[in-house]
Amino acid sequence: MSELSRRAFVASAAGAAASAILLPRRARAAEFSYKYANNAPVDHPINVRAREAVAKIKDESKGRIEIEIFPNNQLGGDTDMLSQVRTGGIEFFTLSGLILATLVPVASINGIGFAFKSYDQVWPAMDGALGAYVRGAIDKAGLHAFDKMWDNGYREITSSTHPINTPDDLKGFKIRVPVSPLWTSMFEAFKASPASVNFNEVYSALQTKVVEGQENPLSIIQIAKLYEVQKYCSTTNHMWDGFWMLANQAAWEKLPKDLQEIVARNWNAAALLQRDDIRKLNDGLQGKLESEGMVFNKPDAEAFRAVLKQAGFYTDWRTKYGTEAWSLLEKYAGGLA
Ligand code: X2X
Repeated sequence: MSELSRRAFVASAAGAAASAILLPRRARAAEFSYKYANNAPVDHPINVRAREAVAKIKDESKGRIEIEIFPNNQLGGDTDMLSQVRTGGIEFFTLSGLILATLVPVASINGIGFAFKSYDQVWPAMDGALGAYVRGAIDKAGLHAFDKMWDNGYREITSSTHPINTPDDLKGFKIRVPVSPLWTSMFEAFKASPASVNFNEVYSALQTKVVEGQENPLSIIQIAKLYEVQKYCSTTNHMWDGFWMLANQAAWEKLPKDLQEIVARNWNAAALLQRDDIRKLNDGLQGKLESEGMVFNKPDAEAFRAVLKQAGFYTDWRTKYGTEAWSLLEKYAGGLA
């Protein structure tokens, strides 16, 4: 080696070594770079706990797997994201079971109107045999569902025109519902006029008065600032809704067992923490929303349940889900149909 080329070689080797040291870790590609997308605002407990989980997953896997979060419908509405997780455009996605039912019909079963009386029935059901049954169906449809659901909450009806006190107040009521046959069927049973709209378009649909109202848990009404475009909140608690953490099946199976274990454990642990966050958040929310100008009323749920029963809502859905799934629901929620 000539003196010149030796010096050039030493210099470039040193340069390479220096840049290897100085390059931030991120710049070196992880073995697996996955995307997780959702419809929730960045401050929602889902995103707070997901950010923590992603950091732990990166750390425990020593950087072998990195997950980038796309919150707040950055990658499109729920319907779009559902296609993306199926094709592998995104690897992880949290979706309401009711919307997932456009692909896996039984996944809406937890949202049957007035089924679960309280969280004391919800979590044993979804962490137990009912949840296992639904996960089995999700798996057959080609998606992987993690064991622990994340909480969305009990849903309440908001409106810009009038409070909902009795089932009659729903007659002709123009209400946005998420894209899901169960939601449409339930509000049709009340003779309302439901419109299927993805969450990313809800605020503007309310603001422009394309619809009069919508229904969501208090945490979403607060965090997505729906109180700015809604006046009344009727605490109907008409259904419980939660999110499945889903993975694209091929992307999931590509992960070696040790990485699968790290990812599953952290997603499931984050879900449990997130449930607790929602529980604590709910406690103070009515007061907060009242101070934003919302007017609350508490309707008698029994009157609404009676209308659904009379309309044949429960027997119709029992037929659609089949007796096995329905009896698992009733095992936790008590007799319905
Ligand atoms: O779309 C909604 O209303 C929301 C945010 O509650 C769901 O994800 C089902």
